[in-house]
Amino acid sequence: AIDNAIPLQARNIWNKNKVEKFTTVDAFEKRFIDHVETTLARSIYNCDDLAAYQATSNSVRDNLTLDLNKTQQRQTARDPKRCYYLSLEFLMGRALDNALINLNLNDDKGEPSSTDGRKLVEKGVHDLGFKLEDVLEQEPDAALGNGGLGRLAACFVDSMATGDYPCWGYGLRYQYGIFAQKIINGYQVETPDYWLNYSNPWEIERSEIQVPVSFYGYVSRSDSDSKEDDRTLRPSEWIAGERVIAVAYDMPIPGFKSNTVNNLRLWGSKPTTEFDFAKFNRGDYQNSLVEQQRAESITAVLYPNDNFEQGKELRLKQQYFWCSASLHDIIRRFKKSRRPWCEFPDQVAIQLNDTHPTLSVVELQRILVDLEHLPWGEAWDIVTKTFSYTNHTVMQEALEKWPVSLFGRLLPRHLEIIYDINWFFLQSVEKKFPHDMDLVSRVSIIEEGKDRQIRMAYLAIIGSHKVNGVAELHSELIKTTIFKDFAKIYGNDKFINVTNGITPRRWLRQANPELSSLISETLKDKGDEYLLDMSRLTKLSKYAEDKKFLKKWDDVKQKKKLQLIDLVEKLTGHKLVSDRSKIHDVLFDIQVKRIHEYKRQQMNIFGCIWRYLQIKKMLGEGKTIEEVKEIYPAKISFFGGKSAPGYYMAKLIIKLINTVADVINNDKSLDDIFKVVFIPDYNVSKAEIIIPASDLSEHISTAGTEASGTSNMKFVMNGGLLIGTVDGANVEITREIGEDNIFLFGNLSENVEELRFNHRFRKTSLPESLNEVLKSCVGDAVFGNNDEFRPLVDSIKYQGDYYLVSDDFESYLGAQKLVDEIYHNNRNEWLKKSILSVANVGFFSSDRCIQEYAETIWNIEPVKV
Ligand code: F58
Repeated sequence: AIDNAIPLQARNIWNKNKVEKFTTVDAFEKRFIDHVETTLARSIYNCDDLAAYQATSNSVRDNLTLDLNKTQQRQTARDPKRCYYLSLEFLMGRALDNALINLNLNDDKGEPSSTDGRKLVEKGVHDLGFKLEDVLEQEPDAALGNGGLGRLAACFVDSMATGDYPCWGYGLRYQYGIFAQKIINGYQVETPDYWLNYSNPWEIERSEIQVPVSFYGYVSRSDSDSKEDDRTLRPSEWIAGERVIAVAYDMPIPGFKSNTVNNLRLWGSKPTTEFDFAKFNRGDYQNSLVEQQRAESITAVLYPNDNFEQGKELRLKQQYFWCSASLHDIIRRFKKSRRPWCEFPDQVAIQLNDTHPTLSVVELQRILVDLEHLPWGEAWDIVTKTFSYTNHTVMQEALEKWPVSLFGRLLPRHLEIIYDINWFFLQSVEKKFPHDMDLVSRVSIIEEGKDRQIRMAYLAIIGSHKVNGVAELHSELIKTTIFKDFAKIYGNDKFINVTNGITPRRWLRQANPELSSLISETLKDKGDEYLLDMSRLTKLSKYAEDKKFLKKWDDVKQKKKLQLIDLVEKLTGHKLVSDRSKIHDVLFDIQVKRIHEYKRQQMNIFGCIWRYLQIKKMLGEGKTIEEVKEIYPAKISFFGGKSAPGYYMAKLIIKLINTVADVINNDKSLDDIFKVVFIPDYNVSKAEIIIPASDLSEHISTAGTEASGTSNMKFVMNGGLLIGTVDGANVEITREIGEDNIFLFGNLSENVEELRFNHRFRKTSLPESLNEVLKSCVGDAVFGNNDEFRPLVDSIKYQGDYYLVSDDFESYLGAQKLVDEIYHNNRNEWLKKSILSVANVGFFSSDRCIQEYAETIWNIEPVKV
C-alpha cells in the first residue's frame, strides 16, 4: 500500500539506484576512499590512522544501516510483539571490531556468504596502507555505564539481534561516559571522558525525531467541586513549568550470522525553540537564553556510582526525560497499527533494567488516564501486563528512594498517580490479609518518617507482572529478604530467576581470537557455529588429557599473558618482567571489577601482604629464594577497577593496593617471585586484553552480596580458573563446570547474619594471620604510610567487620595455597581443569539468557527473513 503511493517513475529510479552493501574487497576500498574524500573531506595525503578508523567505520556502518532499514521494514510489515529494554546504562565498549565479526555479507534472502567479513576488511585496510590492529585502537570506548549492570545490557542487545528478536534498547546519550581514572601518587584521580571528541561514526542522529518532555509546574482539575477520593476516576491536566526536547540518536546493533540489525535508541537533550517572551520583553535577552541552554545538561553526564544511589535532582530529571521520551516513541509505533488499547500488552513488552526506569510505569498510567481517557482500572491492567522488572542488588544503600518533596516538585501529577497506585494496592492487601495491618504498612510505596520517601523497587514490583533476580541464589534471596512481603502477597509465580549471561562473540571470539581458532580447529567448526550453540564446546572434554592439545591450549594462554604484560608496561611505564621466556612459571592472579568493600579487594590485598610477610620471614631465616619458591611460587597479582568518586573507603583501598605494590615491586630481595600491579582505568577494551590472560581470577564477595557477577563467566570462557565464595553466579558456575574445577572458600550466605551479630557483640576474635597483616598497615610499619590506612583497619578490627573479612581470611589463604600447589606441581591437572571449564561454560551465553526472557517474560518470537 505504501509502495503504491509512490509515482511509478520515482519508484523506477529508486529501484535502478539501489544502494548495495559492499561484499568484496574492491567495493570496500571504494567506499573507504569515498568516505575519506567526502565525509571526512580529507585526501590520500592526510589520511592517518584516525581517518582510516573513521572511513572504515563509516563504510561498515553503511552496510549495517542498510540491514537496519530492512530489519525495521520487515518488522513493521509483520507487526509482531516487540520488547523494549530500558536501561540507563549501556556499557558498549568499542563497536568496530564487533561489527566486523558480525558483518553480514548474506544476500537479501538470507543466503549465507562464504566470505569472512572481518578478513575482507582487514585485507582492504591493509591494501590501503594500514594495519587493522592500529585502526581498531583509534576508537574510544562507548563507556555509558558503571559496571555489571551496564555491560549486561550491552551483552543483551547483542544476543537479541543474534536471536532475531524484535527488540530495541532505550537509553541516554551521555556526552561524558564513566570518568577516566588516573593514578597519581597511588590515588585515584577522575578526569572527564569526552568520548564524542572526534564525532561518533556509530550513531545516526535522527534530528527529525524530537519529543518534548515536561517538568515542574502544577496539576489543574477543571471540576473543582469533585469529591477528593473521586479524583482518580477523572483525568487531570498537568501544566508544566519547563520543557525540553529529546532528540533520538540510533546505534545499529548487528546480530552474529544473521540479517537482523536491531536499534539502540539513545536520547540527547536540547532546548525547545519556545522562548520566554516575558523576559525578552524586559530586555533580558541573555537570561532568557541561559535557562534554555541548561536543557543540555540533562544528558551531559553519567552518574558514576556502582551499587549506591545518591538521590540527586538531576538524576531524577534524567530518568523522567528518558522514560517519557521512550514511552512516547513506543506508543507512536503502537498507534501505527491502529489497534485498540487493550491490545497494547500483546504488542509491547517493556523490561525495566533495575528500578531506574520505574517512572515509565507511572508515565504510561498517566498517558492512558489523562490523555487517552481510559478508566483507571483498565489502564492499570494494561500497565501491569506490559512491564517486568529485573532486580540487581539486595544491598540497602543501592535501593532507589526519592524524597516525596523533591519528587512532587519535579513531577506533581506523577506523585498523585503514585499515591493512587499505592492506595489501590494497599486496599487489595488489606482485603487479602484483613488482620495484618503491619504488613500493609510495611509494603506501602511511601516510606513514612520525617522525610517521606518513595520506594522505587516497591513501585516496580507492583507495576510489573514478573520480577526477576539475576542468579539462582540472588533470586532466592530477594524472595526471602528484601521482597519477602511481596512474595507472600503475590505468590510464587511473579518472582522468577533468569541467570545472567555474556556474549561469546565479544568475550571469546573478539577478545581471544587465538583461543577461538584453536576451538574451531579442534571442533572442526569452520563457520564458528559454536559461538551460537555453545553446547558444542562439551566436545572439548575429550581432549582434556591429550598432551598435544594441552600444549596448544597452554601456548594460547602464555601468548595472552605476554599481551597483558605489554599493555601494563605501556600503561605504567615500568618493566614488569625481566625474562619473558619464564612467563610460563608465573601465575597471573587477577581481580578486575568496580572497587567496593563488598567485593573485598581489601581481602585480596591483605592476602598479598600475608604472602610478602611470609616470604620475607623465610628469607630472614636464611632460606634461599629457590627454597622460598617451593612454597610461594612466582606470581603476579593484578588489580583494576574504579571507585565511585565520593566513596572514601574504596579510594583508600586503591591507595593501599598501590602502596603495597610500591614496596613489593621495589624489594630486590624477592627476585621477581612476587609482584603486585594496579592497572589504571579499567574499562571494556582493557578487559578484552586482561581477561584472556588470567590463570586465576578472584570473585570473593561476602556471601549474599554479589547478585550475580558476570566477569566470572568471562574468565571461565577464556580458560581461567576461579577462586571465589559461594555467592552469585559462582554457585551455578560450580554446578556447570564441576566443583573440582573451582576454588571455593568462605562462609555461606545463610550464616552471614549470625556472623555479623557476633561481631557487634565482640564475640569474634581476629585470626593471627590477619592481625599480623593489619599491624603492617598502621603507624610506621612497612605499609603504614603515616597511619593513612587506619580507617580501613579499624572498620575490620573495631567497627563490626561488616563484610566479614576476618571470618573468611584463613579459608581464603587455604584456597590460595591449593592454587599454588596445583599450578606449580601439577600443571597438566591445572590445564585439564581449564579445558573442562571452557567445555561446560555454554550455559552462560547471553543467547540462552535472552531466550529465557523471551519465552518466560516477554512472550515474543524471533522475526527471521
Ligand atoms: C550489578 N549491579 C551487580 N549496579 O552488582 C552484579 O552482581 C550483577 O552481575 C550485575 O549488576 C548484572 O546483573 C550493578 O552494576 C549498578 O552499577 C547500579 C548503577 C546505578 C546506581 C546503582 C547501582
